[in-house]
Amino acid sequence: MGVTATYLFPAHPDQEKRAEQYALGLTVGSWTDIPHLERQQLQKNKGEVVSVEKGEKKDTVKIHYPSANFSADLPAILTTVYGKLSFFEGHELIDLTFDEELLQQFPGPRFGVEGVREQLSLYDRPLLMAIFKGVIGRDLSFFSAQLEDLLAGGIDLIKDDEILFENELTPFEKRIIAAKDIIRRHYEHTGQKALYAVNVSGRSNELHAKAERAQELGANALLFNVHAYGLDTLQALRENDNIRLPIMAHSALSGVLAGQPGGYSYSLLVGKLTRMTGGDFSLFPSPYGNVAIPSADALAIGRALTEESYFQQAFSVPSAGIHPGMVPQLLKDFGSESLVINAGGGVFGHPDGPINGAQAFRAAIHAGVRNISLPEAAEMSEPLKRAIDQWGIVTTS
Ligand code: 1AE
Repeated sequence: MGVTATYLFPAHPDQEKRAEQYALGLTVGSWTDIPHLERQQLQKNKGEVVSVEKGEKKDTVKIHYPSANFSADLPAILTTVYGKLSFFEGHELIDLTFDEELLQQFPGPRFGVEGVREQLSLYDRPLLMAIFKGVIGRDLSFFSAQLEDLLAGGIDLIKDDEILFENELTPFEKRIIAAKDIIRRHYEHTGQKALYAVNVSGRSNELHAKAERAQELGANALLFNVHAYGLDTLQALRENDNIRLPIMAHSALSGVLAGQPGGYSYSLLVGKLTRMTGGDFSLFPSPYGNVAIPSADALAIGRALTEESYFQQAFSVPSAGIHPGMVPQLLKDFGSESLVINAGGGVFGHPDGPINGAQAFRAAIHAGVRNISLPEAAEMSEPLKRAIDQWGIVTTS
């Protein structure tokens, strides 16, 4: 019983011996011999090297840590399996597998792909999300006008920019109230539902009260900069039954924790652990935008959010610099079912404004799920044609 960590360590001729030292040192031992270790303690608490696979530059090492060593929470588990190793150059933690008893201690998404699709009554295409842009320094009427345009263009989800915090011009509570009213009116006129994810921010000890207040005021989703606070804080929000809202976990800051010569793998941090601790959506850089991560990492995140697991599936939201010319590639890479196409500049930067920007995306999605090529679809959609003229079509393979 416990957790098995998979690492990439810089290749070493004596890796088996080093791994054994780590397994001992990270559990009952230390960097030097400790004479009073008892046989029983070694059996119950010592880490066990499961395997060492030699590679050219890196060796893959698996070490199993017994549950007896830690409480059933990520701060304890991550500190055990990676606390000290994180300081060693080039030592990556790429995966964790948990036994079922441990998995039961984690909540997973409250709604997940299925629950969010039910809320929106949308089942047959990827969802389309827009990001408010340029709201900093503007007032609530600017925010409201953006939201009205986005909805008119056919957006399903709208999120605050992750850099929009509590401020006097567009205060948290007033954004929620304004958005709720606009979304309700839009539904009455069109029958189309939409979710607005308000950024829950501020000091850690204020988060629950703020999220509960958001729910009371009628918010229908939350945005959360999970890596600024830690995964356990996401888990605590997810487990609070007074906050029954889908949570969008934003990956801001994860670039210092993952995707480095050392560090976590993106698929573990932004995929598996984000899903396990309660993210209904995980937002991360796509492989093709202005902020990009390697394709293998982005695709691995997508798999970790959806592949068979103890938990409900979470949405992949590959983001940053997304425009309509990327839609076919996004569909190819992430499938349709659990994909959210998410854009800020790609909507607001459309040459004919955000309504056309949103319509261009909807036309690209409509075409994509029917296997119609973008050039063909652009002949039937002026907004899409204009978007493609502006940004082109992106294919990676
Ligand atoms: C990785 C998330 C990207 C994000 O949240 C964001 O604000 C993107 O904006 P655009 O689409 O690049 O303008």
